[in-house]
Amino acid sequence: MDNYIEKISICIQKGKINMDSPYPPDMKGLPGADELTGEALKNGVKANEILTGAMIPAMGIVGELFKDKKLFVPQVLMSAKAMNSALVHLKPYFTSGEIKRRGTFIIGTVAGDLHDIGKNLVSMMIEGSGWDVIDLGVDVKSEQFLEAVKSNPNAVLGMSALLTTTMESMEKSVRHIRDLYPNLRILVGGAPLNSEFASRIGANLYAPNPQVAVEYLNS
Ligand code: B1M
Repeated sequence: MDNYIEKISICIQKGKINMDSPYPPDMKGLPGADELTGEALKNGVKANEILTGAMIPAMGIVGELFKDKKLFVPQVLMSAKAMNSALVHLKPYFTSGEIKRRGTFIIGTVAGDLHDIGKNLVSMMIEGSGWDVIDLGVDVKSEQFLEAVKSNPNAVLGMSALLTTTMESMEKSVRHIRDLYPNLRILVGGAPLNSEFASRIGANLYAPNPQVAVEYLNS
């Protein structure tokens, strides 16, 4: 079991997506995050263990190496692709259709920001806890959030930002939408944010992780 966790972690750190992927050259012909995650699940490894034991720590290591300039954007992108290929296998485990729908949740990564792994994870967990999710993708402008809210006035809105620079566009979007929809529930998340920032810009909650977002929605 540990073997799968370690192998999946290595694939994400090295950006090995699947068997066909020629990158990285020293892993050519070997299974990638895609196949190993599928196999691990078939062999009884729990989805949550793969997520918290392999995938999230592996991206943390990638982030540290990136910060120290030991990895560069194309390599980080390959790691992100490997992570997303593994996430596809986990989705059914977090989104069983048996749960009664509780409401609608709109989510997007704010304008200027292309990071979507955390947002996808939040979206998956929330869908899994019984919400219909409208995922607007990345680089979402205020107007796009607004359109989605107009069409779903009882929805809860969620925004993700991973860059200190895009915290500004989050602020702009939240303030704009808050002016028009004073009672709308808005939650925000992403590594550079905190609770003070969330309340200053008029969001109802800062969720440091998907679990906090799910608890808030279900409360
Ligand atoms: Co970027 N990047 N990146 N990057 N990247 C960071 C965020 C960075 C911290 C790396 C570093 O320097 N150590 C740094 C930001 C510094 C800062 O501003 N504070 C950074 C930078 C600088 C950049 C570029 C500017 C680099 C450049 O071009 N010079 C550039 C910007 C592009 C853009 O967006 N316009 C860039 C590009 C990229 C890639 C495209 C290569 C790739 C993204 C691919 C993709 O997402 N499809 C990438 C990646 C992968 C990262 C790191 C390595 C990993 C991010 C990630 O996916 N983490 C990241 C370093 C790091 O985080 N350690 C980094 C895993 C994910 C599960 O965690 O996203 O934090 P996270 O989500 C968490 C929580 O935050 C929370 O729940 C999730 C699960 O626990 N959460 C929410 C997130 N959203 C939420 C919403 C909620 C609730 C909770 O409710 C709505």
